[in-house]
Amino acid sequence: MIRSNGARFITVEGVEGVGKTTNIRFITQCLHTAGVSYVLTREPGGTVVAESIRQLLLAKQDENLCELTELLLVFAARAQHIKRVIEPALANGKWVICDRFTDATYAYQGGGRGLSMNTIAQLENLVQGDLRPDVTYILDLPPAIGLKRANQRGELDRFEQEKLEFFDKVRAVYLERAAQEPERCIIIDAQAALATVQYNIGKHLKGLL
Ligand code: T5A
Repeated sequence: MIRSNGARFITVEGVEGVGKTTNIRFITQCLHTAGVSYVLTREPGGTVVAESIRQLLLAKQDENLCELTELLLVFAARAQHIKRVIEPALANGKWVICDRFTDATYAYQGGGRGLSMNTIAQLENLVQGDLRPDVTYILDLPPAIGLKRANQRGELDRFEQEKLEFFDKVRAVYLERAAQEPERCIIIDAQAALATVQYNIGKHLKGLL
């Protein structure tokens, strides 16, 4: 969607350790250089309340989080994030760069946990109305490589402790979604050297400026 005030909603997705944080830093540097006013945010999180929900989602707990509870918490955080951060920023003409959004819900809760894609779509419509990202960069690599990178960073969160099979399903859903929406979803080979990854993101981003 091209907004009349020029604002764009860009999301970055991929399995654990794929390089989202690293490449989001690069995206914001490009925007800064181009003089674009932006808001950098993340999911789950992005507001005080939504960050509290993030802690609930990522922390390892004695009581297992039910799959449906996990899904509803993700969307509860998103509802707060959209109303408090994303919509106001877009309305003010700012670009929004978001580390993960609803594609992650399809990939993790739909693919990984096996919850119904239809249920996720219903919640998406309820919580987001017609808000959808304009562009989504899907950083893609074999999950084993991403997990190795994530492992090197220290203690693993609740999701990072899942088995490789879980992340294979997550990746498969990301790729399916990219195939369904090729205009919005740009697959970036994240196995390449960082300079190549950034060259490819930068080339696409320039087309948006
Ligand atoms: N979640 C989220 C859901 O289940 N449902 C949802 O709807 C949403 C929104 C959030 C968790 O929540 C789940 C998914 C997640 O499990 P998160 O913090 O967003 O967690 O996600 P993580 O994947 O855990 O983020 P990470 O910080 O682990 O990974 P990044 O940001 O992808 O990776 P990054 O940039 O820190 O890079 C990792 C390492 O690799 C190196 C970097 O220098 C760094 O050391 N690196 C490279 N090395 C070689 N070559 C390259 N090309 C490299 N790129 C980066």
